[in-house]
Amino acid sequence: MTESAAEPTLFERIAAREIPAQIVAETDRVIAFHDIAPKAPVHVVVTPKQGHYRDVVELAEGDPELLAELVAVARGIAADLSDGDFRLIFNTGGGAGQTIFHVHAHVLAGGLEEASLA
Ligand code: DGP
Repeated sequence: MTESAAEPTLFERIAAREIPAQIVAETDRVIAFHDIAPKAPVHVVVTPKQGHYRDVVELAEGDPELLAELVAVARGIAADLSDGDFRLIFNTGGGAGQTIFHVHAHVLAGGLEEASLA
């Protein structure tokens, strides 16, 4: 985990309802909202509401049940908003395109032939 005293990230502020977003799903521990710059017809970000996990490696080591819940929420979004098939992407590290260092999955669905996070 990163330092708990660190400034909250953008996604933690969305989860706290300090910054608006188009929320599409929510559990006690996970929140999902439309990405502001969609790369596919369905492009939703799924992220824990709490916990200071920087990326999916930290989350898998620190709270695998929360990671499993995140995946389950992603599956539900793909079923609700598309045909059930989806791509699940965790950018991990700045060199891989991660810009927000609070673990999150990108759910891409619907017409994926052209979709890329590059
Ligand atoms: P990543 O590059 O993997 O850290 O993903 C960050 C994503 O967050 C990127 O696809 C764009 C999205 N994003 C950035 N700012 C906002 C925002 O204010 N609201 C929403 N909904 N998404 C945002």
